[in-house]
Amino acid sequence: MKKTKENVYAVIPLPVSIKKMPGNFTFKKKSKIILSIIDNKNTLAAFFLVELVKNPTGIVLPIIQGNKALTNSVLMSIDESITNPEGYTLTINKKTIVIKAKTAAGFFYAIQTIRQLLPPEADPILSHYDNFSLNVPCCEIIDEPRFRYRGMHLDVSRHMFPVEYIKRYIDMIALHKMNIFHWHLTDDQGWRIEIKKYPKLTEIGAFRKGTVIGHAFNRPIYFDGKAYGGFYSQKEIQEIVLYAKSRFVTIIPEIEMPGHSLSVLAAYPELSCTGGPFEVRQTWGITDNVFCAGKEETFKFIEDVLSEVIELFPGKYIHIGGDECLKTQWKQCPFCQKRIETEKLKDEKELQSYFIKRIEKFLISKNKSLIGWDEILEGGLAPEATVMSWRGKAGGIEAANQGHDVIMTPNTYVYFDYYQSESYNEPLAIGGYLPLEKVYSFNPYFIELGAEAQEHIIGIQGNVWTEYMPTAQHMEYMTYPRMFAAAEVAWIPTSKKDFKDFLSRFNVQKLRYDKIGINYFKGNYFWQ
Ligand code: TNX
Repeated sequence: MKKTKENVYAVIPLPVSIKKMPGNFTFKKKSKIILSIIDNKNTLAAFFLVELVKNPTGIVLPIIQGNKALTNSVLMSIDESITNPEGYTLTINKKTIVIKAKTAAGFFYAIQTIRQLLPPEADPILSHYDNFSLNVPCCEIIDEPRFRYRGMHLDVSRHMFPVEYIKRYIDMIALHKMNIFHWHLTDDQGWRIEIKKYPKLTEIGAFRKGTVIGHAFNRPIYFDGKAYGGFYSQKEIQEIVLYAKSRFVTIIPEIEMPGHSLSVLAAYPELSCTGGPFEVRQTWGITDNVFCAGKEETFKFIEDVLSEVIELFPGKYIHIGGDECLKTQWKQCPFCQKRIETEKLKDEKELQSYFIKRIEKFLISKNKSLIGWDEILEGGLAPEATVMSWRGKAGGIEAANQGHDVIMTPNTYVYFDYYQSESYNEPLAIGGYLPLEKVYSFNPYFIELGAEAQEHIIGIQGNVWTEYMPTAQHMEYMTYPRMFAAAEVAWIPTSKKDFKDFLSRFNVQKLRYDKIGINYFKGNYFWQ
């Protein structure tokens, strides 16, 4: 007798509740998608399902308007009684699939769940008209995210990656129901975004003459002497923004200031305290050369740049960095000292606070909100700033207690540039040690906060700083599967977390990553 294969339910992040049932729903030639309300966003979500089915089967699902679940079809119905805007219910039986959600985002996440329930070998990324019989195991799922901000960061200054890889990164973010891509576009080692008004930013600021060999702490220090660089044109950025929209991912661009801006100063040295000359930095770490906070030209330049950035990225947030700004030159600079005097500031820390507050005012005037790393607490927070807590949790706790929104991205849990195993065979990394289990154990709940302040922790984010990741393959090796552990931390309640269960689900999903061609870390975990 032929044995029926048992249904597999290996969804990451784990849904809030899942009732497993026998049998499968099978997509047929006459299957349809029925949308209760046809609008742009709902259709965008439905398109993803069309893609999901089309590539492996050749079946193109038509989208029609309606409210009734027809046999062989998928009904996507707006349900105002669902409280979480990203929540959904998904009922799969042998005849129909019914998705209910408050918004299109809920539809989209239900469809990502369907994607993960489908056999990995039929993943749409590479299967083209393979004539699969596409079965989805029956179940009833009720699901919603714990946090509204579920982010992944990527540094493209230290090393950059082709447009196609950026899209693939966004795809993986979406597959695991994260919704933010924090794009670190500028730093000392390279400016990566075309700004029409300041062409030297990309002519000069986007290229360095060489790159440090080995760890930046090594002495003596050697450089490879090979020119490195590049940038994303505004056209490419528009294409990526559009792609992210189709994956329900919002991009937060980061333009660094007042520190981490040597690539700007190499192109426009007049924006520094000393006048330069400067070169785009060839090694990692920080430098004394930062934007002059005394000169008006600095603010004019930044406002011009941000105006172009704002036009490109439709999301609410703009990240302005604010981290690791050494104050050495500000202490000696007559312009900065004059600014301290006229603005009646106490010291250089307050000068940094003046700088960020002034930029915040500008962003608010453009209807945008500012995010900065936790150093923006120094000298007093800008009134409406959101803080990204990276030096552990302390800055985040302080900011939440002051009534500011906080994104937790502590280097003690979610820095994917840190080592992930103790093996001597690991490729060179910046340092640290953050194995998958440690990432998974992160609980962004803090006893130091009262209930109200706790509400200001709007989410978490994994960071991928790429000093020691020269290629996209290497970047993927450091990022996956730690990204998926972060996704589960961001989505499910702590009481539901179970690392062994997570690994068993990863064991299934890793076949999908193999299919997609993700170069994930296959180290010493017991999934092998
Ligand atoms: C600190 S995190 C930095 C980055 C580095 C990273 C390396 C932060 C706000 N600043 O510039 O790339 O450490 O782990």
